[in-house]
Amino acid sequence: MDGRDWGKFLVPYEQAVEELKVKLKSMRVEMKKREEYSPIEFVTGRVKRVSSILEKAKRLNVPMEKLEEGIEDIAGIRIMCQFVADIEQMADLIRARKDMKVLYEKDYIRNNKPSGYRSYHIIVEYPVQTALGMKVILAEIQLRTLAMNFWATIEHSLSYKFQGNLPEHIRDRLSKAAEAAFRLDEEMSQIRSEIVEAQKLFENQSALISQVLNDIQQLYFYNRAKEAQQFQNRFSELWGGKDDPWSLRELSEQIQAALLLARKEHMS
Ligand code: 0O2
Ligand code: 0O2
Repeated sequence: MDGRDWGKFLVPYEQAVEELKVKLKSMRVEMKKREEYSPIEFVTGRVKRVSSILEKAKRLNVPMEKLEEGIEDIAGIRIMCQFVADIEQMADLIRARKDMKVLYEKDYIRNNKPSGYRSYHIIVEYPVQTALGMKVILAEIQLRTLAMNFWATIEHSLSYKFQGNLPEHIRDRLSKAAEAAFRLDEEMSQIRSEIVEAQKLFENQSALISQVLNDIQQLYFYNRAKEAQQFQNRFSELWGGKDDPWSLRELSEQIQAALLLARKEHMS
Protein backbone atom coordinates (compact mmCIF):
# COMPACT_ATOMS: atom_id res chain seq x y z
CA MET A 1 0.00 0.00 0.00
CA ASP A 2 1.41 3.36 -1.02
CA GLY A 3 1.42 5.77 1.92
CA ARG A 4 1.51 8.96 -0.14
CA ASP A 5 -0.84 11.90 0.44
CA TRP A 6 -2.84 11.69 -2.78
CA GLY A 7 -4.59 14.99 -2.10
CA LYS A 8 -1.26 16.83 -2.12
CA PHE A 9 0.11 14.78 -5.02
CA LEU A 10 -2.82 15.73 -7.25
CA VAL A 11 -2.83 19.49 -6.44
CA PRO A 12 -0.57 20.57 -9.35
CA TYR A 13 -2.51 18.32 -11.74
CA GLU A 14 -5.82 19.84 -10.65
CA GLN A 15 -4.37 23.32 -11.12
CA ALA A 16 -2.99 22.42 -14.56
CA VAL A 17 -6.36 21.07 -15.73
CA GLU A 18 -8.18 24.19 -14.52
CA GLU A 19 -5.62 26.54 -16.11
CA LEU A 20 -5.57 24.69 -19.43
CA LYS A 21 -9.37 24.65 -19.60
CA VAL A 22 -9.51 28.42 -19.02
CA LYS A 23 -6.78 29.08 -21.59
CA LEU A 24 -8.30 26.90 -24.30
CA LYS A 25 -11.84 28.14 -23.70
CA SER A 26 -10.59 31.76 -24.00
CA MET A 27 -8.81 30.77 -27.21
CA ARG A 28 -12.20 29.70 -28.57
CA VAL A 29 -13.83 32.99 -27.53
CA GLU A 30 -10.95 35.05 -28.95
CA MET A 31 -10.90 33.23 -32.30
CA LYS A 32 -14.67 33.53 -32.65
CA LYS A 33 -14.37 37.29 -32.13
CA ARG A 34 -11.41 37.67 -34.46
CA GLU A 35 -12.17 35.30 -37.32
CA GLU A 36 -15.73 34.23 -36.57
CA TYR A 37 -14.59 30.61 -36.69
CA SER A 38 -12.86 28.57 -34.04
CA PRO A 39 -11.40 25.08 -34.51
CA ILE A 40 -12.47 24.43 -30.90
CA GLU A 41 -16.07 23.36 -30.38
CA PHE A 42 -15.79 22.67 -26.66
CA VAL A 43 -13.20 21.73 -24.07
CA THR A 44 -13.39 19.32 -21.14
CA GLY A 45 -10.80 18.21 -18.67
CA ARG A 46 -10.32 15.89 -15.74
CA VAL A 47 -7.76 14.64 -13.26
CA LYS A 48 -7.45 10.85 -13.39
CA ARG A 49 -8.99 9.06 -10.44
CA VAL A 50 -6.53 7.53 -7.95
CA SER A 51 -7.92 4.04 -8.63
CA SER A 52 -7.37 4.51 -12.40
CA ILE A 53 -3.82 5.82 -11.79
CA LEU A 54 -3.03 2.71 -9.73
CA GLU A 55 -4.59 0.34 -12.26
CA LYS A 56 -2.68 1.94 -15.14
CA ALA A 57 0.60 1.89 -13.16
CA LYS A 58 0.12 -1.82 -12.56
CA ARG A 59 -0.75 -2.50 -16.21
CA LEU A 60 2.24 -0.53 -17.54
CA ASN A 61 4.64 -1.71 -14.79
CA VAL A 62 5.29 1.81 -13.57
CA PRO A 63 6.84 1.86 -10.07
CA MET A 64 5.07 4.03 -7.49
CA GLU A 65 7.95 6.52 -7.28
CA LYS A 66 7.87 7.00 -11.07
CA LEU A 67 4.17 7.85 -11.48
CA GLU A 68 4.86 11.45 -12.52
CA GLU A 69 6.89 10.39 -15.56
CA GLY A 70 5.27 7.00 -16.19
CA ILE A 71 1.59 8.02 -16.28
CA GLU A 72 1.27 10.87 -18.70
CA ASP A 73 -2.48 11.43 -18.55
CA ILE A 74 -2.98 12.18 -14.83
CA ALA A 75 -3.93 15.63 -16.15
CA GLY A 76 -6.15 15.16 -19.19
CA ILE A 77 -7.62 17.79 -21.52
CA ARG A 78 -9.99 17.01 -24.36
CA ILE A 79 -10.63 19.40 -27.21
CA MET A 80 -13.62 18.66 -29.43
CA CYS A 81 -13.58 19.99 -33.01
CA GLN A 82 -16.23 20.02 -35.74
CA PHE A 83 -14.00 18.80 -38.57
CA VAL A 84 -10.88 16.65 -38.97
CA ALA A 85 -9.09 19.65 -40.57
CA ASP A 86 -9.73 21.62 -37.37
CA ILE A 87 -7.72 19.00 -35.45
CA GLU A 88 -4.69 19.66 -37.66
CA GLN A 89 -5.08 23.41 -37.15
CA MET A 90 -5.48 22.92 -33.40
CA ALA A 91 -2.36 20.74 -33.19
CA ASP A 92 -0.38 23.51 -34.93
CA LEU A 93 -1.71 26.07 -32.45
CA ILE A 94 -0.63 23.86 -29.53
CA ARG A 95 2.83 23.29 -31.03
CA ALA A 96 3.28 27.07 -31.37
CA ARG A 97 2.39 27.86 -27.73
CA LYS A 98 5.07 29.12 -25.39
CA ASP A 99 3.38 28.05 -22.15
CA MET A 100 3.76 24.31 -22.80
CA LYS A 101 6.25 22.04 -24.51
CA VAL A 102 5.17 19.22 -26.78
CA LEU A 103 6.98 16.00 -25.85
CA TYR A 104 5.44 13.71 -28.42
CA GLU A 105 2.27 13.00 -30.37
CA LYS A 106 0.20 9.88 -31.04
CA ASP A 107 -1.84 9.84 -34.21
CA TYR A 108 -4.76 7.48 -33.62
CA ILE A 109 -6.59 9.15 -36.51
CA ARG A 110 -4.36 7.84 -39.29
CA ASN A 111 -3.57 4.74 -37.20
CA ASN A 112 -6.73 3.93 -35.33
CA LYS A 113 -6.60 1.50 -32.41
CA PRO A 114 -7.85 -2.08 -32.95
CA SER A 115 -10.99 -1.14 -30.96
CA GLY A 116 -11.79 1.48 -33.63
CA TYR A 117 -10.72 4.37 -31.35
CA ARG A 118 -9.69 7.53 -33.22
CA SER A 119 -8.22 10.72 -31.69
CA TYR A 120 -5.02 12.77 -31.85
CA HIS A 121 -3.05 12.78 -28.60
CA ILE A 122 -0.40 15.32 -27.67
CA ILE A 123 1.68 14.84 -24.56
CA VAL A 124 2.97 18.13 -23.18
CA GLU A 125 5.11 19.38 -20.33
CA TYR A 126 3.27 22.13 -18.50
CA PRO A 127 4.78 24.31 -15.75
CA VAL A 128 2.52 24.98 -12.77
CA GLN A 129 3.27 27.71 -10.22
CA THR A 130 2.60 26.07 -6.86
CA ALA A 131 2.96 27.51 -3.36
CA LEU A 132 6.28 25.67 -3.18
CA GLY A 133 7.61 26.97 -6.49
CA MET A 134 7.37 25.87 -10.08
CA LYS A 135 6.56 22.26 -10.90
CA VAL A 136 6.60 20.87 -14.42
CA ILE A 137 3.99 18.18 -14.92
CA LEU A 138 2.93 16.01 -17.87
CA ALA A 139 -0.50 16.45 -19.42
CA GLU A 140 -2.30 14.68 -22.24
CA ILE A 141 -4.29 16.74 -24.73
CA GLN A 142 -6.74 14.68 -26.79
CA LEU A 143 -8.04 16.24 -30.00
CA ARG A 144 -11.22 14.74 -31.47
CA THR A 145 -14.08 15.51 -33.78
CA LEU A 146 -17.61 15.38 -32.37
CA ALA A 147 -18.13 12.03 -34.14
CA MET A 148 -14.93 10.55 -32.66
CA ASN A 149 -16.00 11.79 -29.23
CA PHE A 150 -19.49 10.32 -29.58
CA TRP A 151 -18.03 6.91 -30.41
CA ALA A 152 -15.31 7.00 -27.72
CA THR A 153 -17.72 8.11 -24.98
CA ILE A 154 -20.09 5.22 -25.67
CA GLU A 155 -17.32 2.67 -26.13
CA HIS A 156 -15.68 3.85 -22.90
CA SER A 157 -18.86 3.44 -20.86
CA LEU A 158 -19.56 0.00 -22.38
CA SER A 159 -15.97 -1.14 -21.69
CA TYR A 160 -16.36 0.11 -18.15
CA LYS A 161 -19.63 -1.78 -17.76
CA PHE A 162 -18.09 -5.02 -19.04
CA GLN A 163 -14.79 -4.32 -17.24
CA GLY A 164 -12.83 -4.37 -20.49
CA ASN A 165 -14.20 -7.75 -21.63
CA LEU A 166 -16.66 -6.73 -24.29
CA PRO A 167 -18.66 -9.61 -25.80
CA GLU A 168 -17.65 -10.44 -29.39
CA HIS A 169 -20.92 -9.25 -30.96
CA ILE A 170 -20.73 -5.89 -29.17
CA ARG A 171 -17.12 -5.43 -30.25
CA ASP A 172 -18.19 -6.13 -33.85
CA ARG A 173 -20.95 -3.61 -33.65
CA LEU A 174 -18.65 -1.00 -32.12
CA SER A 175 -16.18 -1.61 -34.91
CA LYS A 176 -18.95 -1.02 -37.49
CA ALA A 177 -20.06 2.09 -35.59
CA ALA A 178 -16.46 3.36 -35.68
CA GLU A 179 -16.46 2.98 -39.48
CA ALA A 180 -19.74 4.89 -39.65
CA ALA A 181 -18.26 7.67 -37.49
CA PHE A 182 -15.26 7.80 -39.84
CA ARG A 183 -17.55 8.11 -42.88
CA LEU A 184 -19.58 10.79 -41.12
CA ASP A 185 -16.40 12.83 -40.57
CA GLU A 186 -15.47 12.41 -44.25
CA GLU A 187 -18.92 13.42 -45.42
CA MET A 188 -18.91 16.49 -43.15
CA SER A 189 -15.44 17.50 -44.40
CA GLN A 190 -16.70 17.40 -47.99
CA ILE A 191 -19.77 19.43 -47.10
CA ARG A 192 -17.49 21.91 -45.37
CA SER A 193 -15.24 22.44 -48.39
CA GLU A 194 -18.32 22.95 -50.58
CA ILE A 195 -19.67 25.52 -48.17
CA VAL A 196 -16.32 27.34 -48.00
CA GLU A 197 -16.16 27.40 -51.83
CA ALA A 198 -19.74 28.62 -52.11
CA GLN A 199 -18.96 31.36 -49.60
CA LYS A 200 -15.90 32.46 -51.59
CA LEU A 201 -17.90 32.48 -54.82
CA PHE A 202 -20.60 34.52 -53.13
CA GLU A 203 -18.05 37.02 -51.78
CA ASN A 204 -16.42 37.40 -55.22
CA GLN A 205 -19.83 37.83 -56.83
CA SER A 206 -20.91 40.54 -54.41
CA ALA A 207 -17.59 42.39 -54.85
CA LEU A 208 -18.13 42.25 -58.64
CA ILE A 209 -21.67 43.60 -58.35
CA SER A 210 -20.46 46.54 -56.21
CA GLN A 211 -17.76 47.25 -58.79
CA VAL A 212 -20.22 47.20 -61.72
CA LEU A 213 -22.69 49.52 -59.98
CA ASN A 214 -19.92 51.87 -58.92
CA ASP A 215 -18.47 52.02 -62.45
CA ILE A 216 -21.89 52.72 -64.00
CA GLN A 217 -22.26 55.58 -61.52
CA GLN A 218 -18.87 56.93 -62.65
CA LEU A 219 -19.99 56.90 -66.29
CA TYR A 220 -22.88 59.21 -65.36
CA PHE A 221 -20.30 61.47 -63.71
CA TYR A 222 -18.39 61.71 -67.02
CA ASN A 223 -21.60 62.60 -68.87
CA ARG A 224 -21.94 59.21 -70.54
CA ALA A 225 -25.60 58.84 -69.58
CA LYS A 226 -26.57 56.90 -72.71
CA GLU A 227 -23.79 54.35 -72.33
CA ALA A 228 -24.41 54.11 -68.61
CA GLN A 229 -28.08 53.43 -69.26
CA GLN A 230 -27.20 50.64 -71.73
CA PHE A 231 -24.87 49.02 -69.25
CA GLN A 232 -27.51 49.44 -66.56
CA ASN A 233 -30.01 47.57 -68.76
CA ARG A 234 -27.51 44.76 -69.46
CA PHE A 235 -26.86 44.49 -65.75
CA SER A 236 -30.60 44.31 -64.98
CA GLU A 237 -30.98 41.52 -67.55
CA LEU A 238 -28.14 39.54 -65.97
CA TRP A 239 -29.43 40.25 -62.49
CA GLY A 240 -32.91 38.97 -63.41
CA GLY A 241 -31.57 35.90 -65.21
CA LYS A 242 -29.65 32.90 -63.98
CA ASP A 243 -26.57 33.41 -61.85
CA ASP A 244 -23.82 33.71 -64.43
CA PRO A 245 -20.51 34.95 -63.01
CA TRP A 246 -18.80 34.91 -66.44
CA SER A 247 -21.25 37.24 -68.19
CA LEU A 248 -21.10 39.61 -65.24
CA ARG A 249 -17.30 39.64 -65.38
CA GLU A 250 -17.45 40.34 -69.13
CA LEU A 251 -19.87 43.20 -68.54
CA SER A 252 -17.62 44.58 -65.81
CA GLU A 253 -14.64 44.54 -68.18
CA GLN A 254 -16.63 46.36 -70.89
CA ILE A 255 -17.76 49.02 -68.42
CA GLN A 256 -14.19 49.50 -67.22
CA ALA A 257 -12.96 49.94 -70.80
CA ALA A 258 -15.69 52.54 -71.45
CA LEU A 259 -14.80 54.27 -68.19
CA LEU A 260 -11.10 54.41 -69.10
CA LEU A 261 -11.98 56.04 -72.42
CA ALA A 262 -14.30 58.51 -70.72
CA ARG A 263 -11.58 59.47 -68.24
CA LYS A 264 -9.01 59.98 -71.01
CA GLU A 265 -11.38 62.23 -72.98
CA HIS A 266 -12.23 64.15 -69.82
CA MET A 267 -8.52 64.83 -69.14
CA SER A 268 -7.76 66.06 -72.68
P1 0O2 B 1 -21.42 25.87 -21.03
O1 0O2 B 1 -21.92 27.26 -20.84
O2 0O2 B 1 -22.28 24.83 -20.37
O3 0O2 B 1 -21.08 25.55 -22.44
P2 0O2 B 1 -16.34 23.21 -16.16
O4 0O2 B 1 -15.51 23.02 -14.92
O5 0O2 B 1 -17.80 23.30 -15.89
O6 0O2 B 1 -15.84 24.33 -17.05
P3 0O2 B 1 -16.23 20.42 -16.63
O7 0O2 B 1 -16.42 20.28 -15.17
O8 0O2 B 1 -15.09 19.72 -17.27
O9 0O2 B 1 -16.12 21.94 -17.04
O10 0O2 B 1 -17.58 20.02 -17.28
P4 0O2 B 1 -17.91 19.00 -18.42
O11 0O2 B 1 -19.25 18.43 -18.10
O12 0O2 B 1 -16.77 18.09 -18.63
O13 0O2 B 1 -18.13 19.92 -19.69
C1 0O2 B 1 -17.27 20.97 -20.01
C2 0O2 B 1 -17.92 21.84 -21.07
O14 0O2 B 1 -18.19 21.06 -22.22
C3 0O2 B 1 -19.22 22.39 -20.57
O15 0O2 B 1 -19.29 23.70 -21.07
C4 0O2 B 1 -20.26 21.55 -21.29
O16 0O2 B 1 -21.43 22.31 -21.54
C5 0O2 B 1 -19.55 21.23 -22.58
N1 0O2 B 1 -20.03 19.98 -23.17
C6 0O2 B 1 -20.01 18.73 -22.64
N2 0O2 B 1 -20.52 17.84 -23.51
C7 0O2 B 1 -20.85 18.54 -24.61
C8 0O2 B 1 -21.41 18.17 -25.89
O17 0O2 B 1 -21.70 17.01 -26.17
N3 0O2 B 1 -21.59 19.18 -26.81
C9 0O2 B 1 -21.27 20.49 -26.55
N4 0O2 B 1 -21.45 21.43 -27.49
N5 0O2 B 1 -20.76 20.86 -25.35
C10 0O2 B 1 -20.56 19.91 -24.40
P5 0O2 B 1 -18.86 24.93 -20.20
O18 0O2 B 1 -17.75 25.61 -20.92
O19 0O2 B 1 -18.59 24.53 -18.79
O20 0O2 B 1 -20.04 25.90 -20.21
P1 0O2 C 1 -9.82 7.77 -19.04
O1 0O2 C 1 -9.59 8.90 -18.13
O2 0O2 C 1 -10.73 6.75 -18.47
O3 0O2 C 1 -10.16 8.20 -20.42
P2 0O2 C 1 -3.10 2.59 -22.86
O4 0O2 C 1 -3.60 2.75 -24.28
O5 0O2 C 1 -4.13 3.03 -21.86
O6 0O2 C 1 -2.54 1.27 -22.63
P3 0O2 C 1 -1.40 4.93 -23.10
O7 0O2 C 1 -0.36 4.75 -24.14
O8 0O2 C 1 -1.05 5.80 -21.93
O9 0O2 C 1 -1.88 3.53 -22.58
O10 0O2 C 1 -2.64 5.57 -23.61
P4 0O2 C 1 -3.27 5.96 -25.00
O11 0O2 C 1 -3.92 4.76 -25.55
O12 0O2 C 1 -2.35 6.75 -25.83
O13 0O2 C 1 -4.33 6.97 -24.43
C1 0O2 C 1 -4.98 6.74 -23.26
C2 0O2 C 1 -6.33 7.42 -23.31
O14 0O2 C 1 -6.83 7.44 -24.64
C3 0O2 C 1 -7.35 6.62 -22.53
O15 0O2 C 1 -7.32 7.03 -21.21
C4 0O2 C 1 -8.65 7.01 -23.20
O16 0O2 C 1 -9.07 8.30 -22.78
C5 0O2 C 1 -8.22 7.09 -24.63
N1 0O2 C 1 -8.35 5.79 -25.30
C6 0O2 C 1 -7.35 5.03 -25.77
N2 0O2 C 1 -7.84 3.92 -26.35
C7 0O2 C 1 -9.17 3.98 -26.26
C8 0O2 C 1 -10.23 3.10 -26.69
O17 0O2 C 1 -10.04 2.03 -27.28
N3 0O2 C 1 -11.51 3.51 -26.38
C9 0O2 C 1 -11.76 4.69 -25.73
N4 0O2 C 1 -13.03 4.98 -25.49
N5 0O2 C 1 -10.78 5.49 -25.31
C10 0O2 C 1 -9.49 5.16 -25.56
P5 0O2 C 1 -7.77 6.07 -20.06
O18 0O2 C 1 -6.54 5.56 -19.38
O19 0O2 C 1 -8.75 5.07 -20.55
O20 0O2 C 1 -8.42 7.08 -19.07
